[in-house]
Amino acid sequence: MWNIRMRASKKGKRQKAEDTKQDFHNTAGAQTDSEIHISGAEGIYSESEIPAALLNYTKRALAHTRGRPDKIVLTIEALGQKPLSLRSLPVATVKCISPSEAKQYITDLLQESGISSSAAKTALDLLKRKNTLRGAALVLAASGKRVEPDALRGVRVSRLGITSHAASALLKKMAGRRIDTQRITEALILATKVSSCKQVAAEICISDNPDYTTGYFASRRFGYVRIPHIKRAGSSRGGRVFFLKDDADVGAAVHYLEKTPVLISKTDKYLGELSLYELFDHYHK
Ligand code: WAQ
Ligand code: MG
Repeated sequence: MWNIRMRASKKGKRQKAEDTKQDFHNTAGAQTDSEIHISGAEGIYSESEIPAALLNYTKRALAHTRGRPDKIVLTIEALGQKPLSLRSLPVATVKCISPSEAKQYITDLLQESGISSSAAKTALDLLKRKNTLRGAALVLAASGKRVEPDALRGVRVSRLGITSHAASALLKKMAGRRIDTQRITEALILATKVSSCKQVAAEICISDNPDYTTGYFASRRFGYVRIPHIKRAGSSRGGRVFFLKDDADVGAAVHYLEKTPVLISKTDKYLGELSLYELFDHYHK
């Protein structure tokens, strides 16, 4: 099996000026500060699926609403090991009408998941900050300490994908609802991989896209819980926080999240819209 990754970017003003000054110093590949990220995506494929996947990623990179890229990097990498095969988390949407209600729900979900209030505060403060990380912050569930090795970049979850069979099963479950199924599918794949890491207790995610105001909470116990109106429209603040157990081996967790290949091959229920209390009830809380 193969991991295909796509990253599209365009030069910022500063980078353009430097290129004309000293072309010979410009090595391809490394993302500089002045390179503006446009889109990225990845998946896991069998060899026969590679050409179609490349075509899809290329089209997607060229059609992104964030702008036109001047560089598209496609990486096709053989997986060194057979991917772990997982069932995606069950999905629910909680009825939520405002960011302040969302904050209350997140607080309740974190508390029910054994996350201390100081760890919850660290996470909520982080998600409100102006400078979003490219990856996720790691916060210890009891002490609230941040432990990601690179606090500016965060941890980037990678080597993950879904079989075409499971992807169409998910689409069927979500059909007929006015929701962004591609975005949800990709977030669900990531959340499923993250929750499968034994050292992770829970995750919170808020999109950095100013128009996308639905975020989620995820854990093995409560599944993937979509939270509408988690932020106000127009804000480009967002991010991800993974809560780790305090005795976690951070290096091993990071290695799993970044490097261990995981393929979603089965799907779970879509519970539809419900109140947080109905959700707790459903999971016998
Ligand atoms: N690994 C770790 N963190 C990441 C990754 C990754 N591969 N990709 C993005 N992030 C972090 C980074 O800090 C981003 O700023 C933040 O997550 C948000 O990323 O069911 O669109 O791609 O309707 O903006 C949730 C869908 C959508 C909710 C999430 O995230 C739903 C989304 P975005
Ligand atoms: Mg985004």
